[in-house]
Amino acid sequence: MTIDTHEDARLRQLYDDFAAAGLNPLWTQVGDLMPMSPSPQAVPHIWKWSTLYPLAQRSGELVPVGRGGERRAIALANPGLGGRPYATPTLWAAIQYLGPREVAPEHRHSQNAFRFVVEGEGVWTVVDGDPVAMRRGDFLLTPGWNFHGHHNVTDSPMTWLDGLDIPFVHYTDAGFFEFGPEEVTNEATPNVSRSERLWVHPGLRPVSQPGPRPSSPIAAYRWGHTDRALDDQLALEDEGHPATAEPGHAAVRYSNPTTGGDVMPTIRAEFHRLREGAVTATRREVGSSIWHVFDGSGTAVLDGVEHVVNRGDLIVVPSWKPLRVAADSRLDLFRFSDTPIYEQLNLYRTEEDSR
Ligand code: GTQ
Ligand code: FE2
Repeated sequence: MTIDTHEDARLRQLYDDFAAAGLNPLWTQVGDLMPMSPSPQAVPHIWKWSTLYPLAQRSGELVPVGRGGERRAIALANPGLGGRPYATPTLWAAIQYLGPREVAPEHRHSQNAFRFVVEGEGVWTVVDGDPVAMRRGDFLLTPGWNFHGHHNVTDSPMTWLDGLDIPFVHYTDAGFFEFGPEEVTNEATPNVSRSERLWVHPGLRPVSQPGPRPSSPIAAYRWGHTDRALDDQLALEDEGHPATAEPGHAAVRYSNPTTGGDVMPTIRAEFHRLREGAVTATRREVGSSIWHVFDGSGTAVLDGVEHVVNRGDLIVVPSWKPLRVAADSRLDLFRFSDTPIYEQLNLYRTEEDSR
Protein backbone atom coordinates (compact mmCIF):
# COMPACT_ATOMS: atom_id res chain seq x y z
CA MET A 1 0.00 0.00 0.00
CA THR A 2 2.74 2.38 0.88
CA ILE A 3 4.44 1.19 -2.33
CA ASP A 4 1.30 2.06 -4.40
CA THR A 5 1.12 5.54 -2.95
CA HIS A 6 4.75 5.99 -3.69
CA GLU A 7 4.16 4.75 -7.31
CA ASP A 8 1.16 7.13 -7.73
CA ALA A 9 3.26 10.05 -6.60
CA ARG A 10 6.01 9.11 -9.04
CA LEU A 11 3.44 8.78 -11.85
CA ARG A 12 1.95 12.20 -11.08
CA GLN A 13 5.43 13.65 -11.10
CA LEU A 14 6.07 12.00 -14.48
CA TYR A 15 2.99 13.70 -16.01
CA ASP A 16 3.95 17.03 -14.48
CA ASP A 17 7.43 16.66 -15.93
CA PHE A 18 5.96 15.71 -19.34
CA ALA A 19 3.88 18.90 -19.30
CA ALA A 20 6.82 21.05 -18.18
CA ALA A 21 8.95 19.58 -20.98
CA GLY A 22 6.24 20.22 -23.64
CA LEU A 23 5.40 16.55 -24.06
CA ASN A 24 2.07 14.75 -24.26
CA PRO A 25 1.90 10.95 -24.20
CA LEU A 26 -0.15 9.11 -26.80
CA TRP A 27 -1.72 6.71 -24.29
CA THR A 28 -3.82 9.46 -22.65
CA GLN A 29 -5.65 10.44 -25.85
CA VAL A 30 -5.47 7.66 -28.38
CA GLY A 31 -9.25 7.47 -29.00
CA ASP A 32 -9.55 11.04 -30.23
CA LEU A 33 -6.27 11.07 -32.17
CA MET A 34 -6.79 7.79 -33.97
CA PRO A 35 -10.53 7.09 -34.26
CA MET A 36 -11.77 3.90 -35.93
CA SER A 37 -13.34 6.12 -38.61
CA PRO A 38 -13.47 9.92 -39.08
CA SER A 39 -15.28 11.73 -36.27
CA PRO A 40 -15.38 15.34 -37.49
CA GLN A 41 -15.88 18.34 -35.23
CA ALA A 42 -17.77 20.03 -38.05
CA VAL A 43 -21.46 19.13 -37.90
CA PRO A 44 -23.94 18.44 -40.71
CA HIS A 45 -25.89 21.66 -41.19
CA ILE A 46 -28.28 23.38 -43.57
CA TRP A 47 -28.46 27.11 -44.22
CA LYS A 48 -31.78 28.28 -45.66
CA TRP A 49 -31.73 30.82 -48.48
CA SER A 50 -34.77 32.48 -46.89
CA THR A 51 -32.52 33.36 -43.93
CA LEU A 52 -29.31 34.10 -45.85
CA TYR A 53 -30.57 36.40 -48.56
CA PRO A 54 -32.38 39.01 -46.40
CA LEU A 55 -29.27 39.22 -44.20
CA ALA A 56 -27.09 39.76 -47.27
CA GLN A 57 -29.49 42.51 -48.43
CA ARG A 58 -29.31 44.22 -45.05
CA SER A 59 -25.51 44.14 -45.12
CA GLY A 60 -25.75 45.67 -48.59
CA GLU A 61 -27.57 48.64 -47.06
CA LEU A 62 -25.34 49.02 -44.02
CA VAL A 63 -21.83 47.87 -44.87
CA PRO A 64 -19.83 49.56 -47.64
CA VAL A 65 -17.32 47.72 -49.84
CA GLY A 66 -14.04 49.21 -50.96
CA ARG A 67 -10.66 49.38 -49.29
CA GLY A 68 -10.95 48.20 -45.70
CA GLY A 69 -14.37 46.60 -46.25
CA GLU A 70 -12.97 44.81 -49.34
CA ARG A 71 -15.66 42.32 -50.36
CA ARG A 72 -19.09 41.86 -48.85
CA ALA A 73 -18.85 38.13 -48.31
CA ILE A 74 -20.75 36.49 -45.47
CA ALA A 75 -19.27 33.13 -44.53
CA LEU A 76 -21.08 30.05 -43.33
CA ALA A 77 -19.74 29.30 -39.83
CA ASN A 78 -20.11 25.63 -39.01
CA PRO A 79 -21.64 25.34 -35.49
CA GLY A 80 -19.10 22.61 -34.65
CA LEU A 81 -16.05 24.73 -35.47
CA GLY A 82 -16.06 27.14 -32.55
CA GLY A 83 -17.35 30.25 -34.33
CA ARG A 84 -14.63 30.31 -37.01
CA PRO A 85 -15.90 31.39 -40.46
CA TYR A 86 -15.39 27.88 -41.79
CA ALA A 87 -18.09 25.76 -43.40
CA THR A 88 -15.83 22.72 -42.95
CA PRO A 89 -12.24 22.24 -41.73
CA THR A 90 -10.95 22.85 -45.26
CA LEU A 91 -13.60 24.91 -47.09
CA TRP A 92 -14.89 28.46 -46.94
CA ALA A 93 -18.35 29.08 -48.34
CA ALA A 94 -19.88 32.55 -48.39
CA ILE A 95 -22.56 34.52 -50.08
CA GLN A 96 -21.26 37.67 -51.64
CA TYR A 97 -23.57 40.60 -52.32
CA LEU A 98 -22.55 43.46 -54.60
CA GLY A 99 -24.93 46.40 -54.82
CA PRO A 100 -25.64 48.60 -57.86
CA ARG A 101 -22.51 50.36 -59.17
CA GLU A 102 -20.34 48.91 -56.43
CA VAL A 103 -16.74 47.78 -56.97
CA ALA A 104 -14.83 45.25 -54.86
CA PRO A 105 -11.17 46.26 -55.27
CA GLU A 106 -8.54 44.09 -56.92
CA HIS A 107 -6.26 41.83 -54.92
CA ARG A 108 -4.70 38.39 -55.06
CA HIS A 109 -4.05 35.60 -52.59
CA SER A 110 -2.63 32.10 -52.55
CA GLN A 111 -6.07 30.71 -51.64
CA ASN A 112 -7.96 29.20 -54.60
CA ALA A 113 -11.40 30.65 -55.24
CA PHE A 114 -14.49 30.17 -57.36
CA ARG A 115 -17.82 31.95 -57.73
CA PHE A 116 -21.09 30.32 -58.57
CA VAL A 117 -23.69 32.89 -59.61
CA VAL A 118 -27.02 32.67 -57.81
CA GLU A 119 -28.89 35.87 -58.66
CA GLY A 120 -28.76 38.47 -61.39
CA GLU A 121 -26.31 39.49 -64.03
CA GLY A 122 -24.21 42.49 -64.93
CA VAL A 123 -21.26 42.03 -62.63
CA TRP A 124 -17.99 41.31 -64.20
CA THR A 125 -15.01 40.00 -62.38
CA VAL A 126 -11.51 40.77 -63.62
CA VAL A 127 -9.16 37.82 -63.55
CA ASP A 128 -5.59 38.94 -64.21
CA GLY A 129 -6.80 41.77 -66.42
CA ASP A 130 -9.39 39.70 -68.30
CA PRO A 131 -12.96 40.95 -67.65
CA VAL A 132 -15.36 38.04 -67.18
CA ALA A 133 -19.13 38.61 -67.21
CA MET A 134 -21.17 36.83 -64.53
CA ARG A 135 -24.71 35.48 -64.99
CA ARG A 136 -26.93 33.09 -63.02
CA GLY A 137 -25.63 29.53 -63.24
CA ASP A 138 -22.13 30.47 -64.39
CA PHE A 139 -19.17 28.93 -62.56
CA LEU A 140 -16.09 31.19 -62.45
CA LEU A 141 -12.54 30.53 -61.33
CA THR A 142 -9.91 32.68 -59.68
CA PRO A 143 -7.16 30.16 -58.92
CA GLY A 144 -4.53 31.12 -56.35
CA TRP A 145 -2.42 34.24 -57.04
CA ASN A 146 -4.59 35.58 -59.89
CA PHE A 147 -5.52 39.23 -59.39
CA HIS A 148 -9.28 39.68 -59.16
CA GLY A 149 -11.87 42.35 -58.41
CA HIS A 150 -15.61 42.63 -58.96
CA HIS A 151 -17.59 45.40 -60.67
CA ASN A 152 -21.34 45.82 -60.72
CA VAL A 153 -22.09 48.08 -63.68
CA THR A 154 -25.89 47.78 -63.35
CA ASP A 155 -28.61 49.27 -61.17
CA SER A 156 -29.50 45.98 -59.48
CA PRO A 157 -27.67 43.98 -56.85
CA MET A 158 -26.02 40.65 -57.56
CA THR A 159 -25.42 37.65 -55.36
CA TRP A 160 -23.14 34.71 -55.76
CA LEU A 161 -21.68 31.84 -53.82
CA ASP A 162 -17.94 32.02 -53.07
CA GLY A 163 -15.97 28.84 -52.44
CA LEU A 164 -12.36 28.98 -51.27
CA ASP A 165 -9.81 26.80 -49.50
CA ILE A 166 -9.24 29.49 -46.81
CA PRO A 167 -9.38 27.13 -43.78
CA PHE A 168 -7.00 24.64 -45.41
CA VAL A 169 -4.50 27.36 -46.32
CA HIS A 170 -4.82 28.78 -42.80
CA TYR A 171 -4.06 25.46 -41.06
CA THR A 172 -1.16 24.78 -43.37
CA ASP A 173 0.34 28.29 -42.96
CA ALA A 174 0.50 28.85 -46.69
CA GLY A 175 -1.35 32.16 -47.04
CA PHE A 176 -0.01 35.14 -49.00
CA PHE A 177 -1.97 38.26 -49.99
CA GLU A 178 -1.36 41.39 -52.07
CA PHE A 179 -3.47 44.42 -52.90
CA GLY A 180 -3.95 45.18 -56.57
CA PRO A 181 -3.89 48.47 -58.42
CA GLU A 182 -6.40 51.06 -57.22
CA GLU A 183 -7.53 51.97 -60.76
CA VAL A 184 -10.05 49.84 -62.62
CA THR A 185 -8.34 47.53 -65.11
CA ASN A 186 -10.88 47.70 -67.90
CA GLU A 187 -14.31 49.32 -68.14
CA ALA A 188 -15.59 47.27 -71.07
CA THR A 189 -17.74 44.21 -70.37
CA PRO A 190 -17.33 41.78 -73.23
CA ASN A 191 -19.81 38.90 -73.38
CA VAL A 192 -16.99 36.42 -73.68
CA SER A 193 -13.67 36.67 -71.85
CA ARG A 194 -10.30 36.26 -73.54
CA SER A 195 -9.86 33.07 -71.51
CA GLU A 196 -13.02 31.57 -73.03
CA ARG A 197 -12.08 32.63 -76.55
CA LEU A 198 -8.80 30.77 -76.14
CA TRP A 199 -9.93 27.70 -74.19
CA VAL A 200 -13.64 27.02 -74.54
CA HIS A 201 -14.17 25.23 -77.85
CA PRO A 202 -15.32 21.63 -77.35
CA GLY A 203 -12.42 19.19 -77.54
CA LEU A 204 -10.05 21.76 -78.99
CA ARG A 205 -6.91 22.83 -77.21
CA PRO A 206 -4.82 25.80 -78.35
CA VAL A 207 -1.47 24.52 -79.63
CA SER A 208 0.15 27.70 -78.31
CA GLN A 209 -0.54 26.55 -74.71
CA PRO A 210 1.16 23.18 -74.15
CA GLY A 211 1.64 21.34 -70.88
CA PRO A 212 -0.44 20.62 -67.81
CA ARG A 213 -1.38 23.43 -65.42
CA PRO A 214 -2.24 23.07 -61.73
CA SER A 215 -5.52 24.94 -62.24
CA SER A 216 -7.90 25.27 -65.15
CA PRO A 217 -7.24 28.25 -67.45
CA ILE A 218 -11.00 28.56 -68.07
CA ALA A 219 -12.24 31.68 -66.25
CA ALA A 220 -15.95 30.92 -66.73
CA TYR A 221 -17.97 27.76 -67.31
CA ARG A 222 -21.24 29.07 -68.74
CA TRP A 223 -24.64 27.89 -67.60
CA GLY A 224 -25.78 27.14 -71.16
CA HIS A 225 -23.11 24.44 -71.54
CA THR A 226 -23.80 22.88 -68.14
CA ASP A 227 -27.55 22.87 -68.73
CA ARG A 228 -27.23 21.23 -72.17
CA ALA A 229 -24.80 18.57 -70.93
CA LEU A 230 -27.24 17.53 -68.21
CA ASP A 231 -30.26 17.58 -70.51
CA ASP A 232 -28.36 15.43 -73.00
CA GLN A 233 -27.48 12.85 -70.33
CA LEU A 234 -31.15 12.52 -69.38
CA ALA A 235 -32.25 12.37 -73.04
CA LEU A 236 -29.68 9.64 -73.73
CA GLU A 237 -30.97 7.72 -70.72
CA ASP A 238 -34.50 8.01 -72.15
CA GLU A 239 -33.18 6.58 -75.42
CA GLY A 240 -31.74 3.58 -73.57
CA HIS A 241 -28.07 4.62 -73.59
CA PRO A 242 -25.92 4.67 -70.47
CA ALA A 243 -25.20 8.33 -69.66
CA THR A 244 -26.33 9.16 -66.15
CA ALA A 245 -24.51 8.69 -62.82
CA GLU A 246 -27.44 6.60 -61.53
CA PRO A 247 -31.06 6.30 -62.69
CA GLY A 248 -32.60 9.75 -63.20
CA HIS A 249 -29.44 11.46 -61.97
CA ALA A 250 -27.32 13.37 -64.47
CA ALA A 251 -24.02 14.79 -63.28
CA VAL A 252 -21.03 16.68 -64.67
CA ARG A 253 -17.71 17.66 -63.14
CA TYR A 254 -16.06 20.96 -64.07
CA SER A 255 -12.63 20.03 -65.35
CA ASN A 256 -9.19 21.41 -66.12
CA PRO A 257 -8.69 20.96 -69.91
CA THR A 258 -4.90 20.74 -69.49
CA THR A 259 -5.12 17.65 -67.25
CA GLY A 260 -8.67 16.29 -67.44
CA GLY A 261 -8.67 16.52 -63.63
CA ASP A 262 -10.24 18.91 -61.14
CA VAL A 263 -10.45 22.65 -61.79
CA MET A 264 -8.13 23.56 -58.91
CA PRO A 265 -5.68 21.55 -56.73
CA THR A 266 -7.84 21.74 -53.60
CA ILE A 267 -11.42 22.03 -54.89
CA ARG A 268 -13.69 19.75 -56.91
CA ALA A 269 -16.87 21.21 -58.40
CA GLU A 270 -19.83 19.44 -59.98
CA PHE A 271 -23.38 20.03 -61.12
CA HIS A 272 -26.14 17.47 -60.55
CA ARG A 273 -29.63 17.23 -62.02
CA LEU A 274 -32.25 14.81 -60.66
CA ARG A 275 -35.48 14.05 -62.45
CA GLU A 276 -38.63 14.56 -60.41
CA GLY A 277 -38.95 11.48 -58.19
CA ALA A 278 -35.31 10.40 -58.57
CA VAL A 279 -33.43 9.32 -55.45
CA THR A 280 -29.67 8.99 -55.02
CA ALA A 281 -27.90 6.20 -53.16
CA THR A 282 -26.81 6.99 -49.61
CA ARG A 283 -23.15 7.95 -49.88
CA ARG A 284 -20.39 8.97 -47.56
CA GLU A 285 -16.85 9.94 -48.32
CA VAL A 286 -13.69 11.16 -46.68
CA GLY A 287 -13.46 14.94 -46.95
CA SER A 288 -16.21 17.51 -46.80
CA SER A 289 -18.63 18.91 -49.35
CA ILE A 290 -21.18 21.66 -49.76
CA TRP A 291 -24.31 21.39 -51.89
CA HIS A 292 -26.27 24.37 -53.16
CA VAL A 293 -29.84 24.00 -54.37
CA PHE A 294 -29.73 25.93 -57.63
CA ASP A 295 -33.35 25.19 -58.51
CA GLY A 296 -36.23 22.94 -57.50
CA SER A 297 -36.95 21.29 -54.19
CA GLY A 298 -36.30 17.98 -52.55
CA THR A 299 -35.35 16.11 -49.45
CA ALA A 300 -31.85 15.68 -48.09
CA VAL A 301 -31.31 12.83 -45.64
CA LEU A 302 -28.15 14.03 -43.94
CA ASP A 303 -26.60 11.78 -41.28
CA GLY A 304 -30.00 10.11 -40.87
CA VAL A 305 -31.97 13.36 -40.45
CA GLU A 306 -34.48 14.37 -43.12
CA HIS A 307 -34.53 18.00 -44.31
CA VAL A 308 -36.74 19.65 -46.91
CA VAL A 309 -34.53 21.77 -49.18
CA ASN A 310 -35.55 24.54 -51.56
CA ARG A 311 -33.97 26.90 -54.06
CA GLY A 312 -30.88 28.61 -52.65
CA ASP A 313 -30.38 26.40 -49.60
CA LEU A 314 -26.86 25.22 -48.69
CA ILE A 315 -26.14 21.78 -47.28
CA VAL A 316 -22.83 21.15 -45.49
CA VAL A 317 -21.66 17.54 -45.31
CA PRO A 318 -18.69 16.84 -43.01
CA SER A 319 -16.31 13.95 -43.61
CA TRP A 320 -17.84 10.47 -43.57
CA LYS A 321 -21.42 11.70 -42.90
CA PRO A 322 -23.92 9.92 -45.16
CA LEU A 323 -26.11 11.88 -47.55
CA ARG A 324 -29.03 10.83 -49.72
CA VAL A 325 -30.98 13.22 -51.92
CA ALA A 326 -34.51 12.80 -53.26
CA ALA A 327 -36.07 15.14 -55.85
CA ASP A 328 -39.62 16.39 -55.23
CA SER A 329 -39.46 18.35 -58.49
CA ARG A 330 -36.68 18.47 -61.04
CA LEU A 331 -33.77 19.26 -58.77
CA ASP A 332 -30.63 21.14 -59.84
CA LEU A 333 -27.71 21.05 -57.43
CA PHE A 334 -24.28 22.67 -57.52
CA ARG A 335 -21.73 20.88 -55.36
CA PHE A 336 -18.13 21.48 -54.33
CA SER A 337 -15.75 19.51 -52.15
CA ASP A 338 -12.16 19.19 -50.98
CA THR A 339 -11.79 15.74 -52.57
CA PRO A 340 -8.65 16.55 -54.64
CA ILE A 341 -6.68 17.10 -51.42
CA TYR A 342 -7.57 13.64 -50.12
CA GLU A 343 -7.08 11.91 -53.45
CA GLN A 344 -3.61 13.37 -53.86
CA LEU A 345 -2.65 12.26 -50.35
CA ASN A 346 -4.08 8.75 -50.80
CA LEU A 347 -6.57 9.38 -47.95
CA TYR A 348 -9.75 9.24 -50.00
CA ARG A 349 -12.43 6.63 -49.36
CA THR A 350 -16.06 6.41 -50.27
CA GLU A 351 -18.89 4.07 -49.39
CA GLU A 352 -22.29 3.67 -50.97
CA ASP A 353 -25.53 2.06 -49.93
CA SER A 354 -28.20 1.84 -52.64
CA ARG A 355 -30.99 1.24 -50.14
O1 GTQ B 1 -14.28 37.82 -53.72
O2 GTQ B 1 -12.13 37.98 -53.63
O3 GTQ B 1 -15.72 35.04 -49.99
O4 GTQ B 1 -10.94 37.20 -51.40
C1 GTQ B 1 -13.45 35.44 -49.49
C2 GTQ B 1 -12.24 35.99 -49.85
C3 GTQ B 1 -14.42 36.30 -51.49
C4 GTQ B 1 -13.18 37.59 -53.15
C5 GTQ B 1 -14.53 35.59 -50.31
C6 GTQ B 1 -12.12 36.68 -51.05
C7 GTQ B 1 -13.23 36.85 -51.87
FE1 FE2 C 1 -10.27 37.37 -53.23
